Amino acid sequence: MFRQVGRNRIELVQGDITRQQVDAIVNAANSALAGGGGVDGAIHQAAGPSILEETRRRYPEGCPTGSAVATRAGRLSAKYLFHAVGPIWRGGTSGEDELLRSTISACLDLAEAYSCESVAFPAISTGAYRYPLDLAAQATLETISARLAASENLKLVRMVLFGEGAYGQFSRVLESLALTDVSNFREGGAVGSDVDSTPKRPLPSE
Ligand code: AR6
Repeated sequence: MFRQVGRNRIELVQGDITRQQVDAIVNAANSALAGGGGVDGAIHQAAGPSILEETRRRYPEGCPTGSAVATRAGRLSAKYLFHAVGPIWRGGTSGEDELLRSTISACLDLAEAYSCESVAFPAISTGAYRYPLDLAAQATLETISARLAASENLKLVRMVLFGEGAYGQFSRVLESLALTDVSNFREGGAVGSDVDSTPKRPLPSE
């Protein structure tokens, strides 16, 4: 499914993020940028060893929670990888919501800085970091839709969800955002152009 935001689009797909053809792929990394399991492991395996070499050389201090850094994408068919460090879920009272929104924003800043038209995100923090899917979907999709509404370069953000549970949770939240944001949808042109192209019924003559 998708939601049109102004001239731009948020898409949800179920699948493997390493197979996406987009300008940048976001990795759910740890703050040491040391590689790991989950989507991080899959990305490093598919992209090849040049990624770890580059993170060690360019970011020896790692990357703090709530932010992201960029590298090339090795063997993946993207131009860049954005290594993003989401928060570990500790019950919701340790600033997790703010940190997750900050992580997503940092990736969108990088997309702008690197002139990307399309970016693919996994559901950051929802695996090993145990963030509840519904709350992660709310923070992630609200942050993305707010930024996409005003974005010039970035045309497409694709959320690549692993499994039906994640896809279902993100779909429910995306639908609810679309329902509460009718003006945004109108700006996309879909409603306006349909109305304009409808043939006008002549007024009944007296
Ligand atoms: N494509 C898309 N999504 C995936 C894929 C894939 N190939 N593989 C897993 N997911 P996680 P986190 C989903 O654990 O919670 C790592 O060890 C997965 O189902 O990858 O941010 C890092 O090194 C889940 O919904 O990332 C860190 O130490 C989502 O991706 C730590 O885990 C995120 O799960 C980061 O934990």
